[in-house]
Amino acid sequence: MIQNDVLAKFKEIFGDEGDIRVYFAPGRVNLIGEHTDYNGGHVFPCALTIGTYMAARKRTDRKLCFYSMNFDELGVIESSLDAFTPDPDGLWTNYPMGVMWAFEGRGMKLETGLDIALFGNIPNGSGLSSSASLEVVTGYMLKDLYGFDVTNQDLALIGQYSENNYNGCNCGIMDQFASAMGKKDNAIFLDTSDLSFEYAPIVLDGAKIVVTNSMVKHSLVTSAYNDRRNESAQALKDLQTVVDIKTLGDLTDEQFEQYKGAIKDEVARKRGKHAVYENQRTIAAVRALKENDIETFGKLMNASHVSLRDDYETSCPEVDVLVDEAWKIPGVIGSRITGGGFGGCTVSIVKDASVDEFKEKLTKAYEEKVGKTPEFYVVSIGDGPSRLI
Ligand code: GAF
Repeated sequence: MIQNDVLAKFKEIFGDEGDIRVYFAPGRVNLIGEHTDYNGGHVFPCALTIGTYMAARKRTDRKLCFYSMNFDELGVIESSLDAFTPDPDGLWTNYPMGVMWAFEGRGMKLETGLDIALFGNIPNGSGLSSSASLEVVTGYMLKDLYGFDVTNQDLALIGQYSENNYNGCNCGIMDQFASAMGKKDNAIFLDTSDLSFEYAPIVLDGAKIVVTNSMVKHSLVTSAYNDRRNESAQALKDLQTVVDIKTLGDLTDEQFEQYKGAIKDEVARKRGKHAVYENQRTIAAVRALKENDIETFGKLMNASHVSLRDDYETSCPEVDVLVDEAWKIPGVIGSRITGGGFGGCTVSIVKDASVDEFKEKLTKAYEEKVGKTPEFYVVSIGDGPSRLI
């Protein structure tokens, strides 16, 4: 079991005395509702059974000592509770440090430092929210070890706050919310305008959720992401001159068509269109799922990809190959890019009988056209954070 390996590593690095606890928080895959979470729209992610495992023990001084089994070569990284300044080279410790800094900013002072060892089994850069899982597991560990009175929803907000303000990525709430609030075999239908949500059981009769890793991650992802955020904010600002709305999520497709002329810049108009239509698609997709109409759900996933590719421009040629090839296979109900984009993974719903064919055909086509071998994960939907040891 992974938690035992992490505990063993902790003891090897930091010694075995005292109260050592081990925690887990999941990554996520988003089924539909992409780039809507900072536009007041809906999202539909689910927590995975892969994520980040963290062993931790309080120290008696103010030192913070970190060890990641994913970066053995870096050894123990030392910092302190008096040194909350983000590492300029984006060291991974910026994520747990950012969460500690955010706790302190909310008046939850850490009186003593920590020894921490961790291991993450989410492929790096795959867009399955390894950073959100690291933020949430850190928050959950702090809550448990120091006895802070915070809910899992607070942990999501703290994670997002730290990512925005300590790590410089202006992300929305989806990833941290999916990790902190995950529920086995359920996706989360979240309205990001007020954080109201409901769990939706994912019972796919005779089909699987398959995540395909393109194994590419394009550079400048954070700045491209922040650009998209600014462009949709511009679309909203222009629309607010002609219609009384708080977010793009307040508009229907028809209203967007009626008012879109107010958006002066063509790029901002495309971004606005995606945000409005994607939100409506997400609402329609969840409705279809509730009616057991998985075919409609799949078609909406496909439309989501087209919109992300053409209007939001967060796909990339490699991922488009995976989606195009997937669409050609008869047992594929739907396939789209998932997550922030510019590389990363696709999510597909594939009939059981076609999963092998799906893997074979996509591997062959991707190797031929892109020169890389994709990886596949048949997904199980897991719970939110927990203490394991
Ligand atoms: C990234 C962000 F972190 C999320 O908040 C969300 O905007 C997503 O991209 C796109 O839907 O994962």
